[in-house]
Amino acid sequence: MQDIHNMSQLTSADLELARAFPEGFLWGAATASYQIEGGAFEDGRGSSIWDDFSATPGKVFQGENGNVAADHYHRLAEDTELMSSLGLGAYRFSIAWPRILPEGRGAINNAGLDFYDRLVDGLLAKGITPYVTLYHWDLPSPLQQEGGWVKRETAFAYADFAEVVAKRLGDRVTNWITLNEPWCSAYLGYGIGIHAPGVQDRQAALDAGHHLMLGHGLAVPRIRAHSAPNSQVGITLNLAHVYANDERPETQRDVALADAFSNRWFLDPILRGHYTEGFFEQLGLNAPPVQDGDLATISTPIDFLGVNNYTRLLVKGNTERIPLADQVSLVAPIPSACYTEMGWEVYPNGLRDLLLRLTKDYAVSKLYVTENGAAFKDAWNGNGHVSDPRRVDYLRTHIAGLAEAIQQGAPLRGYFVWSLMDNFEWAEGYSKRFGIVYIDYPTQKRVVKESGYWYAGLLKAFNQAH
Ligand code: NCW
Repeated sequence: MQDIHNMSQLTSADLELARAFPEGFLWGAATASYQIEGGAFEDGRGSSIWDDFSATPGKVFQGENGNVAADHYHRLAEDTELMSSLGLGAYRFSIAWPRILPEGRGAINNAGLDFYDRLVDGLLAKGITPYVTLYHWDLPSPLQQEGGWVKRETAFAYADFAEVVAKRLGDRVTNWITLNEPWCSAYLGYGIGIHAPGVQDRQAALDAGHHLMLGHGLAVPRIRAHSAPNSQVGITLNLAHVYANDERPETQRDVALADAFSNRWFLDPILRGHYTEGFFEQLGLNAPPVQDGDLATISTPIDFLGVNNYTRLLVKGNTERIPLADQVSLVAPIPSACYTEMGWEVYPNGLRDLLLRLTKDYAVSKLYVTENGAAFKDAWNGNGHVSDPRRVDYLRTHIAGLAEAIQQGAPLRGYFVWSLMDNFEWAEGYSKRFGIVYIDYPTQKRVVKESGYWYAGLLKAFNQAH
């Protein structure tokens, strides 16, 4: 990597921004197993719903899959060195359940555990704190054959899996995230079927969401029991602040509906111990199969909330009819706004407002932004340079929003860029690049983008100021 200091192009405002963060603030980057690892059929790894989904014609852009991805499975040393050269204080990655338990439950594949063992040791040797996500969407296929998250048993299988991992890594890993974006697993996977396993049944989504939360609640004490006493266990939700386009009463009503669906579906049970009043009716669905004690399990106190945020929602009330909670009208496109390649509006104040809302309404004691970033069309000119000024601007403005949120009282402890490197963007295949490091897939060469240099410069300035 070229000299960070020369490449980072920090402005004096950036230096001031770095100084605005409190001592101990954690700066990191995030990835997920299926999106980067490759090595899909190696060392006893079983199959996951994403192997199956991507092998189904028409499901993923150009029929692409994660068989090779960024080949991280074979490039651990190079990639941890890269993280170190960027000056990351933390790295968030996920564990591929089918590498550990190829059948989803039962026999343990030690070679799978060995891989994450090496990763954790490599990070710690470089002074990088591991943040381990136990589920980032790669459910073992045998469990899906039994119904997947729609079935209650999957929650118990997940908690067993979490315990197996904690037993192996818990002597060194002290920061755990049970699930990544269960809203996506439930709604995109079982509701509208644009993600694995590709089921299109909104009631199944509601039921799957309940069992995901149950699995989370069951896993929390079992992770704590097998990791160091100071361990921190949390969950990561995808959240978006909801704004009203106008002041009409139907807009206010639809803002509440959109918030219930996009945010409170998971926030309320986990942090308040109950589903949002009227939520199932607002979806036109039956209640999920809640058993006695489930909500107490689901609301087991956590140590932090992880927030993934990319955009905001701008709602325009529907005058003709009361929409179902997942069919509220959003305003798009806004002529003056910028959109990323995902079609998501760039709205930095949305992250600030979201963090402040969580602080106010949910009294969370500790927050992390576990993902934030942007996909843009990046091009590599072959000589070590990738210019991505829009991503630099995205990061700069969102990080400035974090500083404001902290000043206004949000208990924010860290920030993870999505993503450390370009990767397999689920149904979008390799067409969307989120990395601060460019991957040239034919050669697997890693090229730090301008945004990577900028981020490294910010971290260096932060460290110098503290
Ligand atoms: S797709 C998605 N992502 C991206 C993915 O790469 C990562 O693994 C996820 O954690 C970037 O961050 C998350 N999130 C989905 C957000 C909601 C999409 C809403 C679609 C409505 C139809």
